[in-house]
Order: sequence, then C-alpha cells, then structure tokens
Amino acid sequence: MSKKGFRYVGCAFVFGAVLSMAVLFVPMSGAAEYKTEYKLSTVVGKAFPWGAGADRWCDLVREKTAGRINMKMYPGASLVGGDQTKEFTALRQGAIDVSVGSTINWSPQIRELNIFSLPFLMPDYKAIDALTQGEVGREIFKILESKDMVPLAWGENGFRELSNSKRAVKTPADLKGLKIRVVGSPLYLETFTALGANPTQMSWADAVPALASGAVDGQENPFGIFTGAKLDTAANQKHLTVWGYVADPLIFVVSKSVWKTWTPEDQKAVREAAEQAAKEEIAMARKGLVAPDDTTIKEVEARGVNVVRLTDADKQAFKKATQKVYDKWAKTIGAELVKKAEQAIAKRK
Ligand code: X2X
Repeated sequence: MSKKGFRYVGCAFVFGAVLSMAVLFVPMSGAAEYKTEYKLSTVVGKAFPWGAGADRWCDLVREKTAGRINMKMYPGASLVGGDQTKEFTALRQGAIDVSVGSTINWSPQIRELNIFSLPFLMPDYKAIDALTQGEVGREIFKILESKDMVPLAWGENGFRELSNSKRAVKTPADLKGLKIRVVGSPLYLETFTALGANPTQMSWADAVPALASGAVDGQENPFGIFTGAKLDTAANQKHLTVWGYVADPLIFVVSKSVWKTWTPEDQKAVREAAEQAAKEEIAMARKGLVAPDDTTIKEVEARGVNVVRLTDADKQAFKKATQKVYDKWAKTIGAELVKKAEQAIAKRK
C-alpha cells in the first residue's frame, strides 16, 4: 500500500473510533442532562395547604424515582422576585422548572384561565370539580400543552372569601370606598370597581405589610391562606365575609423542556406523584369547609373574627352588581368555553 493509502486507512480508523465513541456517549450524555435540582415555584410555603401539597409532591417524586429527580420548593414566588404574575413566563423561559401555580397568577398570560375568576360562576365545590375534572379542565390542559407545559393534576387554593379591617360586609353598599387588595388579572379590578370598592393590585408579598400598616383595608383569599397567614392578628382582618364569589384551582405542571429530558419511567413516577399530592392537597384545602362541616369557619370565629355568612339571596345582590363584568370577560375568555362551563355546572351531581 502506498503512503497515501496508509493515511486514508489511518484517517478512516480514527474517524471510526470517534464515531463509535460518540455512539457510546450519546445515551450517557442523555442521562447526564438530569439536573441536581429542579426548581419548583409556589406563592406560599408549607404552612398552607398549597405549599404543603407542593412539598408533598417533592417528597413523593424523590421516593418514586429513587432520588433521581430532586425537586426543591421555592415559596414566595422567590424565583421571580415575588412577582407571582411573572411565574408562567419564567416557566416558559426556563428560570422555573416545575410549579404548583394558581390559575389567577397565570391568567395574565393565558386568558382562558380567567374562567375561574368569573364572579359567582361556581356555587359550590361540586361546581369546581365539574370544571377541573371534566371537559373544561381537559381543554385548559390542552391549552397549557400548547404553551410548552406538561400539566399533571389539578389542586386547589379554594373559594376566595372577603376580609377587611373596617366593617362587616353583607351588601355591596358595605363595600363602598373600601380599599381592597387584589391579584393579577384586571378582571379583579373590574369586579371590585363594579361593587363600589377601591381595588388596588399588588403581589402577595406586598399585600400582608400593606394590610398590616392599614395602607389597604381588605383583601380576598381562601380560608387556608387567611388562617395560614393569620390575617386577623397579623393584618387587622377582623371582618370576614363568606361569599364564595370565585375559586382558584392550582395546577401541578412541569415545563416541557425539562419533562422531555426524563425517562418514560421517571415521567410516570412524577405524574403519579402529582396526582397523589394534588388529591391530598385538595383534601387539606377543603378541610372543615364542605357543608355541612363548617369546623374551619367556626375556628376562625373562635379567634374573634366577625364572620358574615351570605345566604344565596344575599349573594344575588353581588351577582347582579358584577353581571356586566362577567358578560364582558366571558367574551375575552371565549364564549364557547364559558358556555361549556355553565352547562357542566348545571349538570353537576
Ligand atoms: O396572592 C394571592 O392572593 C394568592 C396567594 O392567593 C395567590 O397567589 C393567588
């Protein structure tokens, strides 16, 4: 063989060796894509059903994947500097890997999620379930999938009840002029404006100090948040109106870019862990609140909070006052989806 011939054979040999090494390393580098930590974002921590549910998910995932997937909870929306309405964008951009997020906080980016904030759409817990566990829930999960997410399970923050430091609220007139902190979506500003209140938008991180200092008079949040943050003593919230005007479900999600790096076996484990943690979380969020059980409401009363329970007739006045906001936002959300939701609720068992 000529000298040149040897060179060709040599080159081919080296090339072949590099190729086979590359083939050998592909599966290994695939496995190496697992991160040492997956950042999970929530707004509140373990003292609340929401944070406790997310924490439980982390534990179950670690257990079911034999430690291959280590999710760590960052409460206080700290991965987005406390600005919970930026959580979804951060998930898409990769600053957050995993989240148990509120539909309210993600609704600035996904207009359909505003559906749960339509005033007086859901009269009871069965109505929430009729949406999240039915066609509406599946449709919303599809929308999330189209936005680079893998939604795994529905959790629950809960029915949002109204509290304030000034007076008992039983009619829309009682709300007149009260400064009320609201979250995320402009829908809330419009609802409280329609009720004659003076709403102001701020993050949860800013809300508690603003209530404590008296810069704002009131807020709306589920019992789990009210008691977990001790809003009566920590934030002067002496009056609480149980009106159940909206409820915010939570969604357990993994960003698609992270999800696809996991083996099918690990994906299955994460999904099953989410389903189990979500079920337990919902039970925590509803504890003592599903009629006829009202032990949680009684506990809050026993703390000295003046609890006003609205009857269906009382609620009608609030519903009437906010009907225009409902109609306007039903169009923004999508008339068909809202109709589907109303029908699912009407048929609930
Ligand atoms: O900010 C709130 O009110 C809270 C904690 O309920 C949410 O993140 C939607």
